[in-house]
Order: sequence, then C-alpha cells, then structure tokens
Amino acid sequence: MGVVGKPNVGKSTFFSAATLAHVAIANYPFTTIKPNIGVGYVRSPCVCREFNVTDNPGNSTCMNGIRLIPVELVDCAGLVPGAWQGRGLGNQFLDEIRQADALIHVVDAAGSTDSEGKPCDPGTHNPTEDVEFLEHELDMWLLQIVKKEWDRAVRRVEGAKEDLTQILEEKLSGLGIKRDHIIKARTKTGVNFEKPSSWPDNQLLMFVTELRRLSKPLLIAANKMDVQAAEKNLEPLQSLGHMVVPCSAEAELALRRAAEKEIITYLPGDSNFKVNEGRQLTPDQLNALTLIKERILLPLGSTGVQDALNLGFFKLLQMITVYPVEDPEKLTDHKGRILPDVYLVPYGTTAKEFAAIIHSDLAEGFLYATEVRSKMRVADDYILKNNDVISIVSAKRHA
Ligand SMILES: Nc1nc2c(ncn2[C@@H]2O[C@H](COP(=O)(O)OP(=O)(O)OP(=O)(O)O)[C@@H](O)[C@H]2O)c(=O)[nH]1
Ligand SMILES: [Mg+2]
Repeated sequence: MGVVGKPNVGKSTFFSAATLAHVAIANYPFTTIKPNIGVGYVRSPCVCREFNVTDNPGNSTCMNGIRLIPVELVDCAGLVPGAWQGRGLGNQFLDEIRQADALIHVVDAAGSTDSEGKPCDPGTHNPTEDVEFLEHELDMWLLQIVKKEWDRAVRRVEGAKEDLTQILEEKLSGLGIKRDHIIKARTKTGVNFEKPSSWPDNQLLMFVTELRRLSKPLLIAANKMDVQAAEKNLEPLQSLGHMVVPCSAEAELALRRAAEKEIITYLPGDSNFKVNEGRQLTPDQLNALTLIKERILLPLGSTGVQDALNLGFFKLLQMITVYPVEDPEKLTDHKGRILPDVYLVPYGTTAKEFAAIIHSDLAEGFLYATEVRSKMRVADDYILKNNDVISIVSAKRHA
C-alpha cells in the first residue's frame, strides 16, 4: 500500500502512526526525500472466538480476539504539480509507487497547505483540487511511459501481427500492472487492440487512465480532521467518487505512542482508550488526550488511520482472510500450534491457488481440501470465502 499525496499533508505522520516507525515529520514540504518502508497491520475479528479456542499466532498477532495482520506500507515523497515532468522530487516519487497494489491518498482536509505543500491559513486552500491533481499526475506519468516506443508497438501489432496485450504486459509489468488490468481497461474503454494506429489522440490517455484506476486503486484519507476548518471540506471531498476516510494521523500517532509507553490501553481502530491504572498523567498529556477524545474519537468514531488501512485491503483490493491448518479437528499446524497463520488473499482465490501461496509442493500434489467450518471436502477450484479455515491434503506434502 503506497501512502501518497502532495507535500506536508501528513503522509509520514500517517505512516508512523500505522507502523510505529520513527520517521521525519515536519511542517514544511519535502520532509521525506527517500521513501520509508514499514509494516502496518490490518485488523480483522479472529476466528478463534467462533471456534472457542486459544490460538498461537505465528505470522500475525491476536489481541482480545482481534487479528492484526502485517501489511507492507510505503511512505512516499510529496508530489507537486508537474512531477511527471520531473518537478520537485517528481520521477523519484513515481518510481516509489511501482510496486504498490493500491494507494492511500492523504489529503490535507483542513486546507492548511497550498498546492505545493507550503503552510497557509487553514480553510484557504481547496483540498478537492489536490485529489484531481494527483490523479492527473499519475495518468501523465503512465502516459509518458506508454508513449515511449508507442510507434514501435503500433508497427509490431499492425505489421508483425503481434499481440498488443502481450506487448503492454511486458512493458508495464515492472509497474505492478498485470495482464488482467490491461484486458479490463481494454474492455472498459472499448479501444481497438488490433488497430492502435486508429486511436484518436485522447484515446490513449483514456485507456491509460483506466489502467491506472484498475492497477493503482486509491482511497482518500481526509487528514487533519482535528482542525476545525476541515469539517466543511469533508462533503466536497466525498462527492468526488472515491472512498473517503476522515482521519487525524496526529491523534493516532499520539495514541499509539501513549499505548506503547503503557500510559493508556488502546488498540488501533478503537473508538476509545483507557488510562491505565496507577498512571499519573501530566497536565499536558491529560489535555492532549482530552482533545483527541472530544475532537476526534467522539465525533468520528475513531482516528481513521486503521479504517483507511482496512478499507484499502478489504474494500479496494477485495482481500479476504484465510486460516490454513493441517489438522481440521484440532485446528493446528504440524507443530501443534492452534490457528497459527492467517493469509490475506484476493477474493476469487481458489483452494489450489491458496495451496500454491503456502508452498508449491502443497499445490503440486493437491488432492483435496477440507473447509473446516462445514467439515466439507472441497476440490481444487473451490473459491475461498472470508474467514475460511482450510486444511489442504496434498500427496506431495504427505508423501
Ligand atoms: N493538525 C494536524 N496536523 C497534522 C496531522 N497529521 C500531520 N500533521 C502535521 O502536518 C505536518 C506535515 O506532516 P508530515 O507527516 O511530515 O507530512 P508529509 O506529507 O509526510 O510531508 P512531506 O514528507 O514533506 O511530503 C506536520 O507538522 C504534522 O505534525 C493531523 O492529523 N492533524
Ligand atoms: Mg513525509
């Protein structure tokens, strides 16, 4: 998941809150120069409660029946208008999102930074402009890449009868763009893949825009909601057709740090926190925590950071959680650990594809799987459901 946006909107604050990594945060543009890469967590109700077992998590953690599943986040450098032509830290930024499956676009909903990220009076900049600009930058960046050698591609298709899907796939795989994205963008825009020379000028851009939407889906984190001026901007941001999550990265960071120091009990995404018994708060700490409660947690229900991550994986990317076990009765792996692992996989993943994600041997010798909840035997083409607990029986693994 890439965390993107213009400079000074709170990307690093969001990243730091989500990963608890200590990174540079400051109120001026281009604080981040090199991308920060870290591990955040998506939150999902664990199946241990339903099966009434005490689990031994391995690849994730389980706290009070909530699984926290690690995901990779990239905090990118800020993007300014014209970045695709190399302005600001332009091309470098764009390189950073190559491998991102989806993007969280952090927007300064308080309108307290201008289009270049310089501080301005809250409420004076219109954040909806930032949404349009970012997408334009991404489209122009991708268009520029596709345009390079476009004439040659046209000749290969129309002269040598090569397949444009194949040509684009080879060219764009390094940007995380897959064959499936190309096919879908082609269908959606109705462009003629046999005769690319016939495309009117704007058709390549239309196609590229669709490709970008499919391969780098994004949601908006409307940040700095703790600033009063942000409230009036929320609705206009919501009217742009994206998922919008109101959030305060700063509040989340403060809560996570306080929880880390065991001052409070707070799990990311919670709608409240509890001051730990015996902890004496300084007047400053008390004041800060009261403000967070009154300005963020009560009106919004949470700080929004965890919601943005969860929506990114579960809604944008349509991931589901699946728990592999070896023993369908005891829910254990070969070491006897109960519900050790959980995997995030895209909806549509089959039992056999899931086997391949765990181990190639498991897939090669695939015999059948047991869907543990119903105790039903399922075949290799069984499409996994959210929260499935699955036991795969493979000739190879058991040989
Ligand atoms: N009021 C408020 N300020 C915030 C919030 N999140 C971040 N900030 C402030 O915004 C400023 C910029 O934060 P950063 O996290 O460095 O922003 P960035 O987007 O990473 O900036 P660049 O790396 O320069 O692109 C800092 O002064 C933060 O404290 C928030 O939720 N509310
Ligand atoms: Mg930064």
